[in-house]
Amino acid sequence: MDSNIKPADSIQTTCPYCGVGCGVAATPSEVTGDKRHPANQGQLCVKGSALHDTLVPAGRLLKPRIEGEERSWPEALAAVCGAIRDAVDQHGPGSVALYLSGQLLTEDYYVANKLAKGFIGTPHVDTNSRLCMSSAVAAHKRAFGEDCVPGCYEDLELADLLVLAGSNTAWAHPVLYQRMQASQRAGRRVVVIDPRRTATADLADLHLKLKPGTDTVLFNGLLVWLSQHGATNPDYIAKHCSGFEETLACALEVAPSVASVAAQCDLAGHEVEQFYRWYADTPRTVTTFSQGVNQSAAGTDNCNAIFNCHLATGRVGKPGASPFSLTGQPNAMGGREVGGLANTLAAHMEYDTPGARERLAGFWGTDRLPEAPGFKAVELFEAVHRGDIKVLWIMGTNPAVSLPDSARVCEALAACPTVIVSDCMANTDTTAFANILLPAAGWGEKDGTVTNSERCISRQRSFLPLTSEARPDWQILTSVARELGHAQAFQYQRPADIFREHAMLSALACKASDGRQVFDIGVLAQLTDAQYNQLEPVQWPVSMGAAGDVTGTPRLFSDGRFATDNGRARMVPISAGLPCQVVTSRYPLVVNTGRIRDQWHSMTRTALVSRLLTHRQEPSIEIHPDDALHYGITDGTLCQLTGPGPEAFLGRARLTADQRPGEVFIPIHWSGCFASQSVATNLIAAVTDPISGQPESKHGIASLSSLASRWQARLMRRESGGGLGALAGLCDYWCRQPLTHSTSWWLAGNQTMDWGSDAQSWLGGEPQLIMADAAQGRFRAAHVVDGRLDAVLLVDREADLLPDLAWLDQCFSAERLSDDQRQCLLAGRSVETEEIGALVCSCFQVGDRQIASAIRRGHATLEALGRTLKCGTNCGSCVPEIRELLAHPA
Ligand SMILES: Nc1nc2c(c(=O)[nH]1)N[C@H]1C(S)=C(S)[C@@H](COP(=O)(O)OP(=O)(O)OC[C@H]3O[C@@H](n4cnc5c(=O)[nH]c(N)nc54)[C@H](O)[C@@H]3O)O[C@H]1N2
Ligand SMILES: Nc1nc2c(c(=O)[nH]1)N[C@H]1C(S)=C(S)[C@@H](COP(=O)(O)OP(=O)(O)OC[C@H]3O[C@@H](n4cnc5c(=O)[nH]c(N)nc54)[C@H](O)[C@@H]3O)O[C@H]1N2
Ligand code: SF4
Ligand SMILES: [Mo]
Repeated sequence: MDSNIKPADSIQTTCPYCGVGCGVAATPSEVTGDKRHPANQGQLCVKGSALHDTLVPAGRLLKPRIEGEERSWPEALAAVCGAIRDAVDQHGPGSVALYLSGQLLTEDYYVANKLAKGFIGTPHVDTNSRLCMSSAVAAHKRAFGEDCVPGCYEDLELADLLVLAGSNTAWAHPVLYQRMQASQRAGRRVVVIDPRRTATADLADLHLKLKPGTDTVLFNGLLVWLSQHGATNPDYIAKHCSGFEETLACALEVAPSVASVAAQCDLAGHEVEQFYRWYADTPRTVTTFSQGVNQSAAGTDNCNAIFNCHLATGRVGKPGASPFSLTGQPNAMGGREVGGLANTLAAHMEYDTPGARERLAGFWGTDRLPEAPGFKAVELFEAVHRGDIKVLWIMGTNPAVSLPDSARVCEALAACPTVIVSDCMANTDTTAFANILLPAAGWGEKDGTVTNSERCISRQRSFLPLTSEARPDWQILTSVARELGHAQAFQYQRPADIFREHAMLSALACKASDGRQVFDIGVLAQLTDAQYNQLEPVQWPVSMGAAGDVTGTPRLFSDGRFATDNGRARMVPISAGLPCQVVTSRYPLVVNTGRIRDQWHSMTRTALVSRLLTHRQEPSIEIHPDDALHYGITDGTLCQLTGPGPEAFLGRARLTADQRPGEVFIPIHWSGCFASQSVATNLIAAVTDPISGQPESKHGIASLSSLASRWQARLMRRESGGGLGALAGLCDYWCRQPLTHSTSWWLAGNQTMDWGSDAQSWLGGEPQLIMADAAQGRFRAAHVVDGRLDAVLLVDREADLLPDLAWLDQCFSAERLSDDQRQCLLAGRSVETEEIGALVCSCFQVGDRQIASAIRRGHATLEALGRTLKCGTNCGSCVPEIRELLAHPA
């Protein structure tokens, strides 16, 4: 539907995916962009616009379970509390740990932190934000004295030079990317810093395809250049910064000249100089950064190297001039506010903030606060592995897939005496290890607040009844706290009660710092329930306007006063820290991992929408054609990446000169629920940044080989729930794809099979249609019930000899298979419809071959293609790829 029309009776809420934090007008059957929300002004990306299609019962966890058996809530709560009590009694509070998520709401997060630190008395509360934002957090604190993003989204539009470092904004923060694109005007320049050419590079005037892990060299070199060309701001440095001399001296050692930078970063000297000149000449510069910068053993240094240049030029917190950390998850920022990270207390108070522990203990009314910080995520799971943690409660995250060295994490989970998992979904790689499973309410059912990348607090509002016995996370936590005997401190009846307490605590923390602390939403402690319900998006710190209205703050530190003790920002000397996982002759390839456009993390929600699995259907290995030639593989070859760890990664080769030779890129999304062996974190060692504890997730190492297979097959079944069962053992590779009318598996294997006699077990019924051509290695069989297709198995030597997937899925929608369909199913690939090619536009299911043919027919602009094929006209997430096809027509 037209995105400008707001459906009747819709509720204004916030998208639960990325940190852009788009406003959504939602009903149970449709979602549109909220035109009034400042983050997106009506836009939604492809994931956001498919949200209503994720509101399905499929796969939901409906009731609590203990050791796999469904139980009542009272029984489950008793089991949780019993395990916590026993662990605390026998091994002390430090034997209990919570592992939380940037996808929880602020209210959930606040209660979890209060229960753990305040009342169980364990410091071991960490979150998946450790894998995501912790380097940026640490760097903000080092430079500015507090974890604050100084700028706002508008700055990305006002900037005359936009530097995107380690951020594939086009795919990971699509609506923000569209804002950047829309604000294009004469003279505005964009520099993308990424070892791969991504969809984001479509916007770039200059793409620095640097050697991975050399960002600190590039930014140290920039500082040197600025200083040597009189482009620093000496007045600002003198008044507002400390550490300039040492920082510059260090930079001079690391990156003395453009030539040295170019050599170390594997760039051309003129490219480096171009970037430096533009930076020097452009007062309105914004440097936006994300995981290519954070997920590094030098992640904190990477961020500080960026901040150093902004401080040296006085470009912090000014319109169009600021560093800007893009947060990943919808509420990574809210989690940081409440103290979800193990090294912080609450409300931006640190363990070493003078008087903070006492203040917090007084506020919460407890004497159990731990004395010192707890384990960071990777250390935490190591402690679980050692047996030091007896009860681990995981909430809103899937660590079996997302933590580095997944095999070891799974060992730890298997060995932990009590694993409690709160999730909306029944089957994930992590819920498989749960002793106690608690059904959590999902998006649409939950109510609370989130804070996006620009510090904007928005309401997530419920518009659906709870599914079965699912409960909101804050409520589950509150019930546990009460049952543990802390009813007095956990009297919450509704999220607003929690939010007011959180707001009050922020004011207390701010006051105690003599106003130095920036994070302060104290005025929101006065909100009535009705005002909380109607709360409009507002950026913290929040103050009360003259008319008694709530006023937010778009920019921080604009006057050069920072949150440090002396009010000065700290420049930090950065000596180059190169990646810890270093290629060897045995593991000669660098493994870069990251996101694809249409999937969210471990796919528990986005894979519910079949059209989101069409852009990329299978795990892939993106590789430079020269490397492919060296390894003797072609586009589409099933390959295996093997690293030092026990598990390999299987995926189909995608040949692309977007990659640098010697480096491959793999997606992080496929879990054990969707593929036999395609968990990216198996190739990532548990190496972390010594300051932030963030893993080096962008730099694994591996060797590559093609996966020997005698046969490749596609199996499709009408029923959706079931798995392959014992048949999986016959395959060397499988990958599952839920479709609209069926479920499909890619299969491959090297074993000799007797398809004729086994067909019945694959199909789950007797085959009625069979075609076998042993000489060609071809076999087809279908199970048909009352003329309707129920299952089909298609075997061939090569995957690309099999019929088109969309066509096959359509066969399942027919009440009766037509004669043509029967013939095509048996014959092979002949399909009467136009081949769409690789899917580009998910919303309208338009592929690259269709687009290429339309361009040949004269529809050679974005607008013309939109008119004839509709591609790119809904959410716009595919526009960078369409532009690429227009620029380089096939
Ligand atoms: N579609 C989609 N969007 C998402 C998510 C999702 O799962 N799916 N997840 C959300 C979350 S939680 C996050 S944290 C964000 C992440 O958003 P991004 O950080 O933008 O996404 P990534 O793909 O993880 O990595 C970004 C880029 O870093 C580059 N990179 C790798 N090594 C280096 C290096 O050494 N230097 C530099 N400069 N770059 C390097 C990679 O090539 C990659 O293109 O996305 C959010 N948005
Ligand atoms: N190699 C490599 N590893 C990475 C990364 C990378 O780039 N490379 N990126 C890292 C980053 S930045 C991130 S953020 C992580 C993400 O990794 P995870 O957090 O592990 O990924 P998700 O699949 O989002 O897991 C969220 C889980 O919470 C459930 N859930 C959803 N909503 C709710 C709710 O309201 N309540 C509860 N209780 N559960 C809910 C979902 O069903 C799902 O099981 O991965 C990290 N790991
Ligand atoms: S950009 Fe997309 S995923 Fe991110 S908040 Fe907006 S609609 Fe959701
Ligand atoms: Mo993230």
